[in-house]
Amino acid sequence: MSDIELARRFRAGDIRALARAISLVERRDPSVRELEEAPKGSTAEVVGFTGAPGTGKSTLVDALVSLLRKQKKSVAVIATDPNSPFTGGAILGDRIRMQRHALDPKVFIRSMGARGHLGGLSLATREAIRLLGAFGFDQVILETVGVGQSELEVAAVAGTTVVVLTPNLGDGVQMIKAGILEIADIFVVNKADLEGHQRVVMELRGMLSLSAPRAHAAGSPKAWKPPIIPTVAARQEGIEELWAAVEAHRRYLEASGQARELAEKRLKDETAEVVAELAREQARQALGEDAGLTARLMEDGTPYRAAEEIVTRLGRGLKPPAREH
Ligand SMILES: Nc1nc2c(ncn2[C@@H]2O[C@H](COP(=O)(O)OP(=O)(O)O)[C@@H](O)[C@H]2O)c(=O)[nH]1
Ligand SMILES: [Mg+2]
Repeated sequence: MSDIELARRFRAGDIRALARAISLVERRDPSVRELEEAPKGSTAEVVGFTGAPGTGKSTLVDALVSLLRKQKKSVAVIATDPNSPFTGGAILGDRIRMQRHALDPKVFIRSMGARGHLGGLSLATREAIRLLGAFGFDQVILETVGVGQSELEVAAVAGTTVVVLTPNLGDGVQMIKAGILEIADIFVVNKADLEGHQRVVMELRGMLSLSAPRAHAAGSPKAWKPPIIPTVAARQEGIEELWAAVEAHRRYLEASGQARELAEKRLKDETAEVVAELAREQARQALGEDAGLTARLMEDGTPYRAAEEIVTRLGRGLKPPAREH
């Protein structure tokens, strides 16, 4: 499919063109970037789910998709797995679970991997979100599959971050890494049908009361206190309460002026990442082609002078990536 044909089909609402465009984004192919320029007012709202494997994120997301479809909202789900190079479809278990949405054209489910790009997953995810908004999806739900850095990536991309916990946490809430508390806008204690869920809620409350209140913008009525929502995702219980909390958080962001601040910060961060990516590409190219540069580099035994020279060359003008021509 040529770029022009792809763009035509994308704008005509062909879901296969959307899937193809997201595959190109995963490869960091810049050819779909103009498709990301959404008409005004068509950016998708993003909620991210993170938490340890097995806490019920996919089950929650599936239940939420059903709720949103009842409200006639179109919804895209992106499962990101920073550890996996495999892309182009949902993870098997999730695909089976989500099958009841498979024939619904207003639901789009997709997993994304990073293909070994440094910072590539969050960049690719942001691009995919813009494509989904431009395509016309109202809501985007992100689910992280991996553990580790991925929590932070979700928080960097989603307007509202939901952290999912369960009663069978081993050592209880103490197990939670400190960083998790800071990124949570909403806590879900899923599997509330299991023994010990009240204890998790109480421990969580205790921890939250000890942590400093979230900084808030000047003029905002009060700081956001992350609510704790018990759910039984497997029986679709608590899902409406969860969605009400997401909407309340969005209203809070708007009213406090943080929605704009966050959007600004995100675009700035992303711009810096894109610059770094471009520069890295150019540096590799220069180092690969320029024998003189390599000789000096080996002579110095340190990278700094060569790096400075490459930066100076960049200042004379970035060569656009070869693919664009
Ligand atoms: N008892 C109980 N089990 C649940 C609940 N929600 C999900 N599960 C089960 O927990 C397991 C992991 O769920 P999954 O959604 O795949 O978790 P993920 O790895 O966080 O996406 C599955 O066997 C689910 O059926 C719940 O509310 N109660
Ligand atoms: Mg899952």
